[in-house]
Amino acid sequence: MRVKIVNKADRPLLTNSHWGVYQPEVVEGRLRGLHPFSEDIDPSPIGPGMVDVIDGPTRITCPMVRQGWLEGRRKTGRGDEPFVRVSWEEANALVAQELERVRSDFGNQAIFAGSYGWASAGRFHHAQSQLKRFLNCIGGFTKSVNTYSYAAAEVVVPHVLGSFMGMVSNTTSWGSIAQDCTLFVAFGGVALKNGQISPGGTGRHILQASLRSAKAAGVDFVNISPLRGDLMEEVGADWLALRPSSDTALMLGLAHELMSQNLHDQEFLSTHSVGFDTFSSYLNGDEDGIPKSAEWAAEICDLPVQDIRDLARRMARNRTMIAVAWSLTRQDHGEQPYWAAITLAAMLGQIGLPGGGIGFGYGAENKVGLSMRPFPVATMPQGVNPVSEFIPVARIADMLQNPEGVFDYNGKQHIYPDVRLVWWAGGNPFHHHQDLNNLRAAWARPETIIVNDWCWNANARHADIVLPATTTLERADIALTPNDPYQTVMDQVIEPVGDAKSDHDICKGIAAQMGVEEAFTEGKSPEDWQRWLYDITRQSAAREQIEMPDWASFQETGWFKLAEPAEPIIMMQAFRADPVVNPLKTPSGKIEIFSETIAAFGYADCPGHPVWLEPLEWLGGTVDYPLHLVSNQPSTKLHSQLDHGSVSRAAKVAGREVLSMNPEDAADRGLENGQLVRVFNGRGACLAGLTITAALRKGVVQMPTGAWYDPDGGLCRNGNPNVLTPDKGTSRLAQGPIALSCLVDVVAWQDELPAVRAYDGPVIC
Ligand SMILES: Nc1nc2c(c(=O)[nH]1)N[C@H]1C(S)=C(S)[C@@H](COP(=O)(O)OP(=O)(O)OC[C@H]3O[C@@H](n4cnc5c(=O)[nH]c(N)nc54)[C@H](O)[C@@H]3O)O[C@H]1N2
Ligand SMILES: Nc1nc2c(c(=O)[nH]1)N[C@H]1C(S)=C(S)[C@@H](COP(=O)(O)OP(=O)(O)OC[C@H]3O[C@@H](n4cnc5c(=O)[nH]c(N)nc54)[C@H](O)[C@@H]3O)O[C@H]1N2
Ligand SMILES: [Mo]
Repeated sequence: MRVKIVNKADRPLLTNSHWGVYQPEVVEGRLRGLHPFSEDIDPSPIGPGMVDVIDGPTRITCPMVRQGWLEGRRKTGRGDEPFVRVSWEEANALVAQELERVRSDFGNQAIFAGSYGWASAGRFHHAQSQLKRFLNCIGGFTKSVNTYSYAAAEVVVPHVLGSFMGMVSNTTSWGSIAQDCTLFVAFGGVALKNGQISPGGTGRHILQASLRSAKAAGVDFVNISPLRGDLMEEVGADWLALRPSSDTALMLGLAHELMSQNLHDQEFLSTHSVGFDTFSSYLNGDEDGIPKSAEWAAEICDLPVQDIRDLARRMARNRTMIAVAWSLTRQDHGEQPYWAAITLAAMLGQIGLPGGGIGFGYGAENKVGLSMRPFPVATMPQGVNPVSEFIPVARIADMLQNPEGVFDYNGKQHIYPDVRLVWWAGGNPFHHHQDLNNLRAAWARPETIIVNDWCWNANARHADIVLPATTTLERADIALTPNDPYQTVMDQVIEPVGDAKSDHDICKGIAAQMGVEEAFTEGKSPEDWQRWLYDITRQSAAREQIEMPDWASFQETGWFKLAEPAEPIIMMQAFRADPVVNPLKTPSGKIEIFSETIAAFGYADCPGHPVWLEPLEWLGGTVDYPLHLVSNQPSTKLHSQLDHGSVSRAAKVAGREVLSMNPEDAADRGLENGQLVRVFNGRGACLAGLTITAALRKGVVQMPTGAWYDPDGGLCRNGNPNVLTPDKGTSRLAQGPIALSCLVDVVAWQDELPAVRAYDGPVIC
């Protein structure tokens, strides 16, 4: 059924996205522009990338089934074969039949719907919530836990500080930094490009203004990163271009220097932490005979020893904020830099003081460091999943390749289920996973793969049944964001393109086929649900003295701004003030520099206190490939979203993703600016357009993620760096992804230029 679009005559149309709020311009039923929101002081250029692709040739306009799958060739041909159009009735019947077959023959754990990914903003139309709610109505599914963003921290930090997400949402706010911090030491920088993004939406991008105010207030910045651009030039940061994946060694060297100069805060350590003695014995090298001194660290990080000594003393002299980027967790042994950074901050004794202590991910997203405390925003209820099987999210290929195999996770052993059916909605594993050529091989294992998406990216192209989803602009929703003061409606501004349906309606259709429609919808329409979510949120906000308008006024004005508190947020302030009355949720109630719990797990790759462990691939080891690849977040898009749009494509070089390289490395290889190159290692290769710049350390190359995977054998023609990255867990503790510990080499591309096929869509017959 088509929804009639109500013209919001009295106010401009509004939409919200992970990259911010925009005012859509619609002419004769077509989207013509997305204009900056009047309240946004630094709108992101990412949004307008949507305009040309919303109804362009990459759009999926009707349900499709892979031809070979229909003909019974289930496990061969994925990603290569043509698709056949089917009606919604046929698609619903096929999906229902497959679900029925798999659950009755193998059990619900044979359905994997971990379905990780960012999907879109909007409280109700959250693709994964809709999918999981539906599958819970038919007996559940195997899920995934943790994220690709910071899995290592999600698992280790709760052992050390009692909570990780609670810390991130209560990060010491930028206001407190400007007021009281004097030295901001940023491991992994504070990249402006990342501040464009905030999950669920944002009304005002404040990162740039916050950095400027801090600078104007006299804060000094240190950028510890292989990339100079990780801190904006204006703040005049000192740049310590360490060897990638060596941050833990640097932190240990700093800790050793503090200790040997007696600059550590013994009083704070005794009242607020446990285990410093064991750690200091490790620093001294009591057992292994290796003091983790500044000299030792200088060697590993390839930094001047004096810089490390000076930094330690500066940190002790100043009101110091230690900021650690989330990227540090996406490395081999990614638990260690977080644990070591917390330990270093505890030694400085400034945790819980205004402008000092530690912060996780300033600059990862606009929401980190905002002045609002989070309030409980309602989420779509997913029901109860009777299946207990799960995987740590980045173990997907492992799971598919080792059914019934054993894996470790956070102190326990578990068994991989034997998965027969995979269903993805709102994520793109062919973007986010590592070693994509291996993922492609793993993808040949299940009998059926279902994907809901709106565009023909690699994930849709590697599916058997493709269900076309609407974009946010084709359905009404609300964006409620816990830290952001701006709350907005998300208007439906155009009719659904082709036969696309919202994920809710997709699931509803299949639920009807399987006799669980009533359980799935509870008789509520999408608007009823949105009102319900809004009202619950409004009630819980009221309990925290936060006033929200009623539904009708919200719809009428389209947005409102919550009052921001006068007092800045200071992370762990109450704990600092009284650790007995306000203990952490750790076994000791204190910061666990040594964790008996983790030590008892007996993991050599994550022992009981922070340690330096050599990463799988880095420039300090026995090197197979001479360049370290940093595949970080892209500036022109969110992951793979809108890679096909005009904004992302305008930034490509030689029609491919950009690879940045230091001039000396380029000269060594006889490479020139703008040239097409082949980036390769033992796992695969991709093409890239070369940019030569001194803004990154020699020996390091950088390629943003997000180019749509375009395989030609082991080569990605379009420049997706995940054909190169290793697929291994951070450790037996967290099993997080380690995309940023990766070595490669680069040569000129000499052969005939292969055309990019990523944006062509499959053959449809
Ligand atoms: N090498 C390397 N790899 C990385 C990283 C890295 O730093 N380096 N970073 C990792 C990180 S931190 C993350 S979070 C992941 C991100 O990985 P993902 O979150 O999987 O990436 P996205 O491209 O955002 O995928 C979202 C998908 O949802 C689709 N979509 C959008 N709206 C809707 C909707 O309403 N309905 C449906 N059905 N689909 C929708 C989009 O078209 C897109 O295909 O990548 C990880 N991968
Ligand atoms: N524009 C845009 N913004 C985004 C996203 C996006 O796709 N596009 N994705 C969002 C998501 S899902 C997430 S999780 C966050 C991630 O936020 P981050 O993890 O902070 O983002 P990255 O850009 O991957 O990494 C930050 C910087 O870490 C540096 N780095 C890499 N390796 C090392 C190392 O070994 N040591 C040190 N010291 N530095 C290193 C890199 O130079 C990189 O620029 O970003 C969010 N913001
Ligand atoms: Mo992420």
